[in-house]
Amino acid sequence: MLIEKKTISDHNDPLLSQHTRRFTYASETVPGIKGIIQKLKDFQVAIPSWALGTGGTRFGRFNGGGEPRMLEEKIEDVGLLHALNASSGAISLHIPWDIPADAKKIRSLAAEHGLRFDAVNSNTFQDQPGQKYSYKFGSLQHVDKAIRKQAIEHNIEVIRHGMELGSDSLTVWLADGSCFPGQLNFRRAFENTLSGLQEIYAALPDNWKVFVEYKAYEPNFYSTTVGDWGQSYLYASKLGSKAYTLVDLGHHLPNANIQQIVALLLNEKKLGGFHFNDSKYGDDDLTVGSIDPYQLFLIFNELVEGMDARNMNHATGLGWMIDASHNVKDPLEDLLQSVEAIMIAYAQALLVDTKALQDAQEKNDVARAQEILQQAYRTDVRPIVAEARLQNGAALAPLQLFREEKVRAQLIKERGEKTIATGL
Ligand code: AFD
Ligand code: MN
Ligand code: MN
Repeated sequence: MLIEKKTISDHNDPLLSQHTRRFTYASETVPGIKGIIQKLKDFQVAIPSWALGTGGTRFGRFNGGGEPRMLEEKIEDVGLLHALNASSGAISLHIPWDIPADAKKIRSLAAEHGLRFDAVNSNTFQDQPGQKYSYKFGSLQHVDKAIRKQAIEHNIEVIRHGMELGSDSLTVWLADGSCFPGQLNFRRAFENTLSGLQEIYAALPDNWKVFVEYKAYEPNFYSTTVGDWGQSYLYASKLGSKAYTLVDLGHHLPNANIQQIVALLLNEKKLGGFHFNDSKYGDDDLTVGSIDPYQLFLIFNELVEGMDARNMNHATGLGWMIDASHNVKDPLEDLLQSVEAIMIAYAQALLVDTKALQDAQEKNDVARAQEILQQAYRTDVRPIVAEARLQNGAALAPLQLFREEKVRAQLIKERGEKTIATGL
């Protein structure tokens, strides 16, 4: 283990005494703090295997050293994150990048680190070596039935890999679409995609879910066949009760009101889960909460209100996953920051006085409604998030400890400089 369990739980002063002072203040001022801490302790975010290395952009990749070279090392890296923050208890794999040589071994390695397998992700946006047909003009939408069939079979193979690992959900993100007017018949593309998704849906085990992920643009720049929440909702509704929409925060047109989308999908019982990241312009895949933390809080406010209205378990009712890509930060540091940002936004949302907010809304007292929301958002919940980590046996300050223990230098020593994580 790169950092001994003892080191993680050996909280030295002055950090601990500072935390104790801050948490004592929070305990005296935050109502229902015990319940909030329990919810934070239960809340787990799945780490995407592809975010453990430098993803780069289409203009190049500047990978750092010590990045995971195979699936075992990816699991070890997520295990380290989870040991540090006790909130990264799952890994989401991407097939074929992460096909295990021995599923049983991989499953027990993950269990050693306290990790489960979250959704498995299919890949029909790239041509793999030796692949018979190309996805250049799409996959499930394709005009050629043989290519559609190949994409369907790939997704069914992904489900099989997921079953061997104990996963219970498939995320389908289709890069399908068109780059120019006239290239695609939108109706036929929709119908082809729907029938392909229906065949994949039919192959789902009873206890599985399929998440239909939408994205406004990229890699297609004129139309995307699953391009917005409405289209994803349409597919998911036509497929059946095991199909849901998946909201990736970076997949909206600028200024979209994501919190409203989330509220409506949750209300329709068709919100499957999230890919958390942040963005300034497009699908920038930046660190969660690094650009617009208030939007993240407002999204969590809708989630908490909507899940409570339906008595859903916050931790297990939806799929919670990060989907980010790094180019200038250490991937593990970025992921520690992302998980912290999610826990902070969730804790702030748990502080919202929903009764008072509803009362202000019913009285059209707009200023008071804003005060109630911002009162929660402006509360420094970091001591509460840190206390939940302590009670889970994790680090008081994960990022600081990661640096103090020179983890990246250890990984470089072990794995070499300029390693490239598979599949990115
Ligand atoms: C890319 C896509 C999408 C997908 C992810 C993993 O934009 O977010 O979920 O790759 O396949 O980020
Ligand atoms: Mn995504
Ligand atoms: Mn994306």
